[in-house]
Amino acid sequence: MMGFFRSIEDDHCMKPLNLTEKILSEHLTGGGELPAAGEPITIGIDQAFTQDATGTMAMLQLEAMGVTRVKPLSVNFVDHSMMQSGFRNPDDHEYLRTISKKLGIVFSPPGAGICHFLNIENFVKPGMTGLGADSHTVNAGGMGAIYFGAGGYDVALAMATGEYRVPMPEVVKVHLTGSLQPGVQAMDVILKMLSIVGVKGGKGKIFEYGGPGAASLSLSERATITNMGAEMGASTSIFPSDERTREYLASRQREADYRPLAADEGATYSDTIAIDLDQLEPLIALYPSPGQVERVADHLGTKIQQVCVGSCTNSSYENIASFAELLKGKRVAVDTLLYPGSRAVAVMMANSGYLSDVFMSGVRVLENGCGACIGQGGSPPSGSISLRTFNRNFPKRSGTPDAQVHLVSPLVAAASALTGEISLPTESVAFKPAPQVVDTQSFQLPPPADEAEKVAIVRGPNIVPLPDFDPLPGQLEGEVLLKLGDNISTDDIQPAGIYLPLRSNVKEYAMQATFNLVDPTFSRRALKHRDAGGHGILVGGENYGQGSSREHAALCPRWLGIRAVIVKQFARIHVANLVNFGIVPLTFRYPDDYEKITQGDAVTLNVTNLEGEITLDLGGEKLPLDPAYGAKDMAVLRAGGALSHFKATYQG
Ligand code: MIC
Ligand code: SF4
Repeated sequence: MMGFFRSIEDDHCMKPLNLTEKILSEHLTGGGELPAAGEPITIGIDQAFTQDATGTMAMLQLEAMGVTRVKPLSVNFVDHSMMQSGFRNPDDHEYLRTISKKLGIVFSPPGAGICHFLNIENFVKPGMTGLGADSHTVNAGGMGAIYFGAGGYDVALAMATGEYRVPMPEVVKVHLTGSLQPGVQAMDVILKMLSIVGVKGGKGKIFEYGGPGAASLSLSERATITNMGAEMGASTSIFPSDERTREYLASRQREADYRPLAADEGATYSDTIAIDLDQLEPLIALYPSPGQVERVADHLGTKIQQVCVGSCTNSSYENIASFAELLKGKRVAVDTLLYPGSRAVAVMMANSGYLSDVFMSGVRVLENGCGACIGQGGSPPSGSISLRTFNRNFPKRSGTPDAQVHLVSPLVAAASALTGEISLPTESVAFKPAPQVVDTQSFQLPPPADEAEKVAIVRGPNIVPLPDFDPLPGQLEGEVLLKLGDNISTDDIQPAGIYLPLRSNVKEYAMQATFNLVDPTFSRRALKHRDAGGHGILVGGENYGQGSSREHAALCPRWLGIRAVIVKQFARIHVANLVNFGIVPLTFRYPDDYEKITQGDAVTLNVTNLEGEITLDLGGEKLPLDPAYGAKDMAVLRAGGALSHFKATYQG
């Protein structure tokens, strides 16, 4: 793609722009041209946010940077670690509440709802840019905004500086025609996309939805679609801002936030995917990957033991009302759990009468939060099948090692909950509309700077400052501590679920959880190797680090002495997190060299010259590697990580 001048409305005559180019050029720091895809760009960030499971570490880093007031609109949401069985979760929340007050950050307390959902309802405006410490931050693309997921350090940096550096994505058009037919929902659109693109095919891309079919989708339907762009490994996804956006904002008393935005006629894209919504049918992503998409019709009759409805993907009023409408007056046949996306959605359920309907159908209505999606309760029985409207079905994420999770739309979930087997809805569902409920009073706004100075930050005993990490030695010598396969997710590297209370304590989290579901001996082996002076090396296949943005999947391995990860291909957010914690990310130049390595091999890597040729010395045989880091990352790697580099270089 050729560069072009930074330009908005008045420059349109020069070159028709797609929507991504319009918003990114508007936000490019220092102006100039947008570069070719893959080249780094620095953009101004209008909003930055965290959630509690990533937020405490991001805040600890912000404190270590010496930041006293954040620059962009910033929010700390609490939605993940909600079990509060013991002091750790509530202490995390108290730390987040008080540090938010101190640094000028809006605080969203437990019970208000899921971060992405609340974000769309209350904060995101068309044309904004944002960065969130959660991979599903891309949900905001449904509002015609460009939002990226990132690790906690990058979000802390964006809060400190108001900027973010990211590779310029390739822009792919998704041309939608037709409209969703009865029984088919937005979830089926994104599952269709996953069946076309796969779980790694979105890397380095922004999916820009458009065409006449886009206009037929409501804002929450659009958000369901952009949300699960994370499962394709995409940088982000975006819809135009149009009449449907205006309607939604007006219903939430935010019409003043509306701004129409669309690609110019004749805008160019690197590729186009066409989907005819008229032709879509209900789809299912089968365990163990969101990318294993098949027709629901081919799995009818499979017995299930649990149904869960909710998550940031499918917990809008429309989602839950369609589920409730199908259930009304009938009784569920299996354990069925429901998590509304926000307090406003829960109140709309109550106002419309659907709350009573789902209770009377035997559904367990749980808290407005992530819940079972991140293994915070709601685990299915051993050996069972759980049908969920969530976005991830990675092995063991549900908390039950041998349970299988399949992903479906709310309507398929409802039909299946009634029969106890995978089923299709047999009737067409029209749910009752309910007036939007505005719940901004749930948010705690920060005091002005002079008052904030007096706020005392409350730190429970589990909130432990980040360890200091050494600079990178010239020669890495050590053992391949683990050889892994393809599609290793951050849930494999650093499980969440019952370990979420350890998020603020790196040592405990590393010792108890790192790779423990893959190899329970890993932490102890790695620690021993580290303490004997070894540099731990990990080897993996394709799409290494897929899934969440959790930086702990780099931070904890680093604490355990891992200094380099060598794989066939990395997922975007994880590779940035590795660099931030001083772990050298490398890829095999010849993917077949992967086969030559065995776990336990002694290896040497000369990393004195990160710009130059790096080879893996495997008992005398030299395997050529390629850097997965960019030019600007080298100084960070040499410093031992981003925080040390920031402290040494940032002028404030
Ligand atoms: C997830 O869905 O995996 C999470 C939990 O929301 C993560 C963030 C985290 O691990 O804290 C994500 O998607 O980034
Ligand atoms: Fe929460 Fe699940 Fe969404 Fe992650 S994917 S933010 S755990 S609801």
